[in-house]
Amino acid sequence: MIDKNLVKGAINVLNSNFNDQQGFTIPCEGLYPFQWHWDSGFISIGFAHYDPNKAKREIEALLSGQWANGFIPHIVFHNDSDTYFPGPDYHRTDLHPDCPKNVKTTGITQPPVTGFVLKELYDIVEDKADMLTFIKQNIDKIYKNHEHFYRHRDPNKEGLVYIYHNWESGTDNSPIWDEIWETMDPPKYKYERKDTTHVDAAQRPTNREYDNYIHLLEIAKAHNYDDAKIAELSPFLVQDPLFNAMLIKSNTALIELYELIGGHEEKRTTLNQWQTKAKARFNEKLFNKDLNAYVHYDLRNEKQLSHITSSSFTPLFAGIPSKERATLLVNTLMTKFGEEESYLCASFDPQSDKFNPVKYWRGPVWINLNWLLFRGLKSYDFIDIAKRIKADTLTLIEEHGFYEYFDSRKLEGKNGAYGGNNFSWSAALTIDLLKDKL
Ligand code: 2M8
Repeated sequence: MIDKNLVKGAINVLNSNFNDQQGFTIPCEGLYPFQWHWDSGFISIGFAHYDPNKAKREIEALLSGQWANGFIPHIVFHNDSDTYFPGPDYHRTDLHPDCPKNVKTTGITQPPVTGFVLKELYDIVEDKADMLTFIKQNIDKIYKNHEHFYRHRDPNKEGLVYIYHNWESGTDNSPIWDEIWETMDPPKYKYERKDTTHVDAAQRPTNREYDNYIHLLEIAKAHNYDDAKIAELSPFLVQDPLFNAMLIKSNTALIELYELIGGHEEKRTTLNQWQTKAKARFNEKLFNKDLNAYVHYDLRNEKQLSHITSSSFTPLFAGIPSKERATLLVNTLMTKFGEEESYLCASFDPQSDKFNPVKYWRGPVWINLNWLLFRGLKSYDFIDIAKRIKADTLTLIEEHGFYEYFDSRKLEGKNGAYGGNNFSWSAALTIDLLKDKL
């Protein structure tokens, strides 16, 4: 049974966060006043269920920020706003010859979800012919984006791409990065943070962490966002399992969509080559046999970062593990994160000293990660656990509203929802989860 009130509430959130003039949706008012890359992907999945035109506009607006070399940035600044730092004037992407001329953007990216989102849109809408026309107009842009990744962010040519900033991971202040921060000692930069004027500082990264974030951007700016220089110099160079799983899933979607469209043999062959190499190397390099989980790899310091996070389970969504390995992985998920007194799925290992249940990506539950895990579990036939993660997600939303993140502990009272309220991807993916028959 679909909960009509919840769907109505979600639609209200999405519609009020949608900027009709410029055709994009903010993640939430005040805290995030621009267009974010992977937010937009999830948001357009929500729109596809009730207003496919908005879903298409959302993707078009994101792609209007694509660079001539194929790069798709993490924020597109269609508008001005002084409620967020670092805003449109900070990034200076005009230092790179390929940046777009009509709109400002950042020079970092985010998990590449757009490929698989196009396939989701096609699967959801009734008018397939219309959506396929839209996909035909845009699919080559996504292909070019993937080509850019494999050309410029895979220095060992091993099929795994790196991120050079924690904001590229989407899991901004995860404890995964703590070891990397210890290798850095940035200056104390002067800037005015805005996030802590919207949200309790206890739920956000520290000022010293922000210095690290700014320092990484300063290095990229000092070298005009030159990929080779960044690969040579950035103290943060990580192969992230979540990021690479999104790329692999998007490759699969591009193969399926090019098959639907017909032709494009050369691109399909290349995509299949990328996939074979990427999946093999992912399983070799990013699986930690002691932890029975996928982990991040620190390419700068040549070592695994041995922490279990919700990102560790996202390879299920991209069909990366064998069934046997998936069983080990799901066992890790349930023994570490799945206790009765917890909601699935904490963003960081609840049994670690570094787990913090209220602080952003250091512990709380996030709806987009839950959605990825739900889909992954379902595709490997872990039906009961998939049902549990869906039920946990909907309980959190029903009890608290469309917040940004939630406490994974089952607390008395309603004090377990944090960050921004009326958060777009929480609303969008609630609609999608409710429509799923499982
Ligand atoms: C958060 O990240 C931004 C920087 O990109 C921030 O903290 O200012 C993350 O949760 C990220 O995953 C998300 O895309 C973004 C907007 O919702 O907010």
